[in-house]
Amino acid sequence: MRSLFRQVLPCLLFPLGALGKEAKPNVLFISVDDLNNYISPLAKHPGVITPNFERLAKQSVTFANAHCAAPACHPSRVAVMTGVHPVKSGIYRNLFGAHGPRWRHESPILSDALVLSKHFSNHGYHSAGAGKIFHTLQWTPGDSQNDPLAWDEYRGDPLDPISADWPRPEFPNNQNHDFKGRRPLSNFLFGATPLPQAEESYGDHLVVNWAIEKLKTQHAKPQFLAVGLFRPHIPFEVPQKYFDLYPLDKVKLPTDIENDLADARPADRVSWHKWVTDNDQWKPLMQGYLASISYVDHQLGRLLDALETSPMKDNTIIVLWTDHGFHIGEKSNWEKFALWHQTTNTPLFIHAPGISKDGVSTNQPATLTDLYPTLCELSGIPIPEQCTGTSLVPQLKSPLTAKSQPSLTSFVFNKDMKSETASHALSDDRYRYIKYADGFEELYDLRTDPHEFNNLAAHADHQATRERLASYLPKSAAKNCKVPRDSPFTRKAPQKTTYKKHPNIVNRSFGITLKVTPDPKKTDGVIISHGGDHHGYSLYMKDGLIHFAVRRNKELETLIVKDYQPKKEFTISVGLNTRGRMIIDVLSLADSPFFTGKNLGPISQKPNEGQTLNSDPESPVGNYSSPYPFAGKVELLKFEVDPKQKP
Ligand SMILES: [Ca+2]
Ligand SMILES: [Ca+2]
Repeated sequence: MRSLFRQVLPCLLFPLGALGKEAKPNVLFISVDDLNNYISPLAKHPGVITPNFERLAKQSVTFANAHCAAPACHPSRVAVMTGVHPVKSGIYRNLFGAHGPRWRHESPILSDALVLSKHFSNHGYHSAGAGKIFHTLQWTPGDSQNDPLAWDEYRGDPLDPISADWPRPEFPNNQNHDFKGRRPLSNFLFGATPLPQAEESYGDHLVVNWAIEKLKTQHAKPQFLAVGLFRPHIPFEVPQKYFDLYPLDKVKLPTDIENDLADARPADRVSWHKWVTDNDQWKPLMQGYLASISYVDHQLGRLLDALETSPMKDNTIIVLWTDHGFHIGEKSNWEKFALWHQTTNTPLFIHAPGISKDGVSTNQPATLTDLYPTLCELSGIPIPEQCTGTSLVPQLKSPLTAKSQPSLTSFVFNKDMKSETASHALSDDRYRYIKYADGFEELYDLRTDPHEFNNLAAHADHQATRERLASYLPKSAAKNCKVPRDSPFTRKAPQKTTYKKHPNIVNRSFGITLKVTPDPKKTDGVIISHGGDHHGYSLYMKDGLIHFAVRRNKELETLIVKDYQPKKEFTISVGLNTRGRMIIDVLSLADSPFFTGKNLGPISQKPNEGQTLNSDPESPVGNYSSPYPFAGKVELLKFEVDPKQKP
């Protein structure tokens, strides 16, 4: 009965205001990555320059108390695009190494789930997407959870939608040079550096260009247009002019108190905070994040400009959401992966022509799983049975209308991976309540304590509030999903050669012979690597050219085979000879070029990471971002060391 009711009710409600009189409304669906509540309409941080978010706030209802369903890219995005909450699907965490909609195999209940864009296509819409909608990263080419079949059209390669388009600055030497301890992540990805390349070449700019073209055009069908922007996600690399908006001496750190964590459960990123504070990087990283926010504000402005002169101007729903909040050191945490308000509170704006009370902000709690049923109701199409959220149309019409349920965000922390138990957080219009897997509780009164400093969970005066919110905890929650190795959407893992049997290369010359068949469409990637950013070697292709890199005591030397861009099978030998001179010999070329590099001396310490084919999974040996996978085929024919040399 409930199922039928949910299918039919939206149709009975239709027509809704102005939407009923005309054709179905278009949907401009804007997703921003890792953007938090620092933006000026939400004003969690002083002096943030985001005029276009203010402009959007004037044209829409601001859901100031909206929360992601899970505080990480992959689970949050799957929850938005399927409408299914992690407590039902079991997708709580980022799972890497996919090439296609592997979430259908990660979570059996999602095997036939209707993706939002597909559902709109099935009801007369043309669905088109660009950039990061499902999870992918700038530095993991081809690692994508997008479902190409869920779209009528996608910009570029739907299974590699962003990585090709983001330039990076040149970096000197090793990222740990001049720093105490090891910087989190590899290759300066956790960093803030102005990007000197022309702004017009960046992924977000190109994605917005694509959307502007769509907005200029008159379409026969209503449009579901999804625009996925990647900044302010790390690395904080945007043009200098956005850094100039926030001079370092004026950058303010988050409001903080001593021993804030004494009454709270620390998140998983305390070691990152130690690196930041040990190396005096808090202000530069804050500057980079704020610069990246103003950069994405500029891209939003370009979209809003285009919509204002578009034939779609008066008949387009706008929804802007971000996949979770973000920490710049609040509670000694960085990025996400926690359950505080700072981590889960996401900017959410919705404009529905003729319906939304534009310019008004509501503090009624919303969960991003509410978006799917909201957009269905606004567009007069049925809400699929899979949806777990509730429509926000009552709050759009009258923003003070009470939401019957608190928001719900769920996550499985690293420290709870053994028990595989989820922790949960709930918000009503005033309080934040967290119940961790180990039973620990936190309760904050955000009206009097917006920074979540004072945990009231054990306070005698607040037991009624604690119990009321706890009554909304899920009675049962799905088990945490793991990577389904047998899914056809699991990327080919790097072939590991056995380290134990691998000859010792320390202080010895060695030679490696390989047969390599590149994928002609995507030639770049690591062919063989051994070690990381301290010691090791790597043979890889970049910009279609063969590179051989050797690292000794962090110093990198790279030899490049110029003027040869192999697209077909080739056989190659590389090595360090007895004096430690680098050698590349392309055996399959008729004139068999033989390249030698500087006399480096042998590798003097055992590399930390083992030898792998097809990928460099951890810290990179060469000048690329790990894992830098190679799409072609690699066969290891021979590995030789000089047996006379003592390691
Ligand atoms: Ca994200
Ligand atoms: Ca505290």
